[in-house]
Amino acid sequence: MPTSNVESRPAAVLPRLGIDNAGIAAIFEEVADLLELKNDNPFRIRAYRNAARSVRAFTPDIATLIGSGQELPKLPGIGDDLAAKIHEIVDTGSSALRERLRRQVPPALVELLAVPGLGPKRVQRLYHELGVETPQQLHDAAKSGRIGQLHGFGRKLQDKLLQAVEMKLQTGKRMPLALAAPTAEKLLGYLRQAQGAAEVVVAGSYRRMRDTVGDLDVVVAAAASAKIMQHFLAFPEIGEVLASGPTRASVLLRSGLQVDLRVIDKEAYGAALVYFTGSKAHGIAIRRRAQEQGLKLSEYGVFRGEQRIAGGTEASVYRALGLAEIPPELREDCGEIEAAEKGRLPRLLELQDLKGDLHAHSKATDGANTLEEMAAAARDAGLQYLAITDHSRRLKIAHGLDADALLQQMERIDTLNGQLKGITLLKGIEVDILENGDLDLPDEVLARLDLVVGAVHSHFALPRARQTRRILRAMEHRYFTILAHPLGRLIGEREMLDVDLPEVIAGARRRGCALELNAQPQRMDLFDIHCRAAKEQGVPICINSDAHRTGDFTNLRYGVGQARRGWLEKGDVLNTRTLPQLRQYLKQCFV
Ligand code: DGT
Ligand code: CA
Ligand code: CA
Repeated sequence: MPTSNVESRPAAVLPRLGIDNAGIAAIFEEVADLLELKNDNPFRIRAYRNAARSVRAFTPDIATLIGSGQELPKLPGIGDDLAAKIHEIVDTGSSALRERLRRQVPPALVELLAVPGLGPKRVQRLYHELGVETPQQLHDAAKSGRIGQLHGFGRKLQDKLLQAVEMKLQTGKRMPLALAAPTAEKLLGYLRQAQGAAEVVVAGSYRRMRDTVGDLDVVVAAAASAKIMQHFLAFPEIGEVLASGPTRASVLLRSGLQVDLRVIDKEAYGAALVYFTGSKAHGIAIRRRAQEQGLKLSEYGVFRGEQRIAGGTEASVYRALGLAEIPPELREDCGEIEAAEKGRLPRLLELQDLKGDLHAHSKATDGANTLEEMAAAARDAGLQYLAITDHSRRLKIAHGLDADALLQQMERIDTLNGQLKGITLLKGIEVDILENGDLDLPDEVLARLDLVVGAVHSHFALPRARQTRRILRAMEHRYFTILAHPLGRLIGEREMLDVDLPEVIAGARRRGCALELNAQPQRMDLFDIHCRAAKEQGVPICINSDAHRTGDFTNLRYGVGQARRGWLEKGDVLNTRTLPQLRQYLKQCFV
């Protein structure tokens, strides 16, 4: 039985409040995975999966509630048995059931379940017949051709598995930004309690709002470092200390995320922040610039000879180099230094600029909440309008709507709009783009909607020319408003479509439709560079949550981060418009 560092620690050291909702959910997920590997009762498996979802979506911290002696509130899908399990996990940091299952099934196999194309039966066979237990072993077995020879597997599946596992091995170590955020926030809150910590910031790719982060780089400004280091090393979620010294440490959290910490003097805080925010390329470029000006830039400040001329704040560092302060999201050595020199930095979009969201689901298809609940949550998130865009009929796994069901939903939205205060629902659909570029619902129905969001959910592997033609054809449809998640990638799971994106952008420009920046953590699609290309062509970007539950509107902030990385300003983004302005735009989309 494998023991992580945490479990081998004496129980007394385990902090009572050490597990957050995500941690509890992860244990339930693992139990479900292990049960699945054992071919256990599907209802039991589903119960654990639902429980995981329910716990994850619950906002107050369950361990804190329990720790303060409060009753666990009734959560959907969680009966007495699962509630008792939650108590057990909070009390012990683990679950006896999980430990028992881990002894029965090699837990490494769970990772194989996450490889697209592998279900529990195939995973079991690969394990028993080829001894394959890890993604690396799966990779090697596929590469050597052994999987193709297994009865019922074949060459085609082998190739597919090889591609999928290569992707997993490559990207598995990076975490989507939004999934790292709760940990980062918690760590920030924790470090701010340290005695003498004047400033605490997560720098690195996290601060630059990259779509994924390799690790978290924390910078703390403090007069003395010893107390800070001591406090940091007692962070309850640390699984393993990789290295530690007087002013720096690297640790691995139980979630697998690495954290690098640096403690620095207040006078050098700005310079250190510039250094550790990166990117590496940006750092190299501004250091070269400093040299050209007879200065030296380091993580300790800007120096002329021995004399430090700047370093306390980031603004002072950039000023000393003759530059306006560059927002972290732009620091990629992609023209930002020249723009900062000439006073031509963009006035980047802010989260508050978003007035609405044009892509969201309800219980009618694969969402978790009712129209009313989604509307209230969008309003609470500060939005003035929300388009309901459930799936269309072809997407059977999501219970896509046919024409009748959609017409009924439209009526319900009309009625609801008469009752709702502070938010307006728009009538939309996320319609499947079929293989030939047709849309999955008849024109008469689409014509009655406020907007049509088109999306590719099938035939991901079409060759480039056909895929491009398919999407262009869909966009040219007379009822088409927004191309959803244009590249179709799922971080760590599915590669992006092979499509000629400049052609798609040009097509959107001709057609006068918008492209989506889908802010789901695993999608973040379009990418930053594409947003910038669209902006240059005058094609509006729409930042959508693609919310499937009320909590998902918080993801909009990461979409805004990615849009900022793409140099977008308020005017470049469709859903910064007021509702009357938006309605005008929508009207002229239908031709
Ligand atoms: P990540 O963690 O892969 O998502 O990307 P970053 O950008 O957070 O990179 P990381 O964690 O390796 O380093 C954080 C920052 O520290 C990086 O953005 C710039 C700075 N840095 C690290 N190593 C070097 C280096 O070798 N040269 C320079 N100029 N800067 C570095
Ligand atoms: Ca990093
Ligand atoms: Ca790092």
